[in-house]
Amino acid sequence: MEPELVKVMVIGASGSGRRCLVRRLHHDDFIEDYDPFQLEPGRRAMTIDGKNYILEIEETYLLSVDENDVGVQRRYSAPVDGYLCLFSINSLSSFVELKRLVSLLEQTRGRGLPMVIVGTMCELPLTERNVEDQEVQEFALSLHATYFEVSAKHNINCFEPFQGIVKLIEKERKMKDRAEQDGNSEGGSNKKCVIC
Ligand SMILES: Nc1nc2c(ncn2[C@@H]2O[C@H](COP(=O)(O)OP(=O)(O)OP(=O)(O)O)[C@@H](O)[C@H]2O)c(=O)[nH]1
Ligand SMILES: [Mg+2]
Repeated sequence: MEPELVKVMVIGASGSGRRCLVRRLHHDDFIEDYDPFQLEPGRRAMTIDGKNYILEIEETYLLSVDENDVGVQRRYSAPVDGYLCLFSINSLSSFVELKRLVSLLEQTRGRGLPMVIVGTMCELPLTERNVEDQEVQEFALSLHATYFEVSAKHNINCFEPFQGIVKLIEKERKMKDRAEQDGNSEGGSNKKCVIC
């Protein structure tokens, strides 16, 4: 069977670890000082629960500087299937910024978008944690999102958020298909009644 295309956007404040996480997925390495002009491949094949997917991954800050900019608005409204929403566990400002980005995204695309929340740099010691776990859990719950902690540096849990978002998207697609089928069959029986 043909693999299914899934479009995922990795969002988060500057320095939240987007690039390193995506790089870990593609190359399984960690480069401290990478070339900022080197682009990561956009696509990656993945098999989840026996089904083949092609993940199209874009990582962006979503350029939140000017929300009225047409180019920025276009990015917010891009037809993406799901979002990986990053903050780094040692930066409260990255968490605050993530909340703002998600809120802007919801204003543009509506609520209920498939999202996974990702706390990066989780190998850092407890003393460097600056974001309350409970706050993150509450945020994730409010979005019906799963929460993962990852470390691209120590290669902890880096595959799981991607797997998680694909599973969420798959679930959403199945629900839509079922709703459409139900709609069609209801439509069919109504039609029958009209004819009768
Ligand atoms: N300790 C630690 N540092 C990390 C980890 N992941 C990324 N970093 C570092 O955090 C910094 C930002 O990581 P990037 O992946 O470049 O973050 P980004 O979100 O793409 O940032 P910008 O492109 O600058 O907006 C870099 O110095 C990385 O080396 C991690 O898992 N642990
Ligand atoms: Mg980057």
